[in-house]
Amino acid sequence: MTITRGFTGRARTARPDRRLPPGQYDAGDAFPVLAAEVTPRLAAADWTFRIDGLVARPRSWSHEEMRELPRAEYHGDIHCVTGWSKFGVRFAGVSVDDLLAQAGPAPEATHAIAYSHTGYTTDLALADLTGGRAWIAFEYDGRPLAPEHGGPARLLVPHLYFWKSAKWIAGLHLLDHDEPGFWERNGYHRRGNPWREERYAGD
Ligand SMILES: Nc1nc2c(c(=O)[nH]1)N[C@H]1C(S)=C(S)[C@@H](COP(=O)(O)O)O[C@H]1N2
Ligand SMILES: [Mo]
Repeated sequence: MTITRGFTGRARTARPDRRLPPGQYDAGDAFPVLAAEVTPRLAAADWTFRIDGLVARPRSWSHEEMRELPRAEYHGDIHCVTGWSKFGVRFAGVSVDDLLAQAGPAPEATHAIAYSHTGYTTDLALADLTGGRAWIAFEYDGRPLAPEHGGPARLLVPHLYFWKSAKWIAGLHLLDHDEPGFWERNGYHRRGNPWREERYAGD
């Protein structure tokens, strides 16, 4: 009897998917939910987003005000530090560039603490929040973002591990230095570039 190798499914590993960063696997249709907190009950009408700290014009936006800004979309991949990646996801919202432009970052601002309505925090370099690479997303796959995935709105910074994409985002506080957020204080890497496998401090 002959056993055909094709049945093992190993053919996939012969030609690795170039969309997959090192050490990651394809989650397929699954969209795992990960959160340190209980999903908050946060109505769109009660949600606000604020930019303050080292800015010329600290300000807040309501959900309605955000909806009036130019729509910006992301179609691409996301990568969680626990190992799953998801290809070709579609988020829509507004560009962080547009919001920052209204607040006017001070010349000395280099980093931001992103904080959630639940108290979750994560730190990012301003360079990673600008250049069309970061969004405040309130739609997923053409529908309002589900509460468990961060709805009414989450930060989306898909070129970094997904823990940087703070769910139930409340604001960005701009600083002239880097201050560790929740996971960063607990041993995770400051930047979290999946292509360099920056999972933990020291990677
Ligand atoms: N507020 C908040 N945002 C968060 C987290 C969290 O615990 N709390 N977890 C992060 C992590 S580790 C991941 S992988 C993603 C998970 O997003 P998802 O539940 O939509 O898949 O959210 C990120 N944003
Ligand atoms: Mo994660």
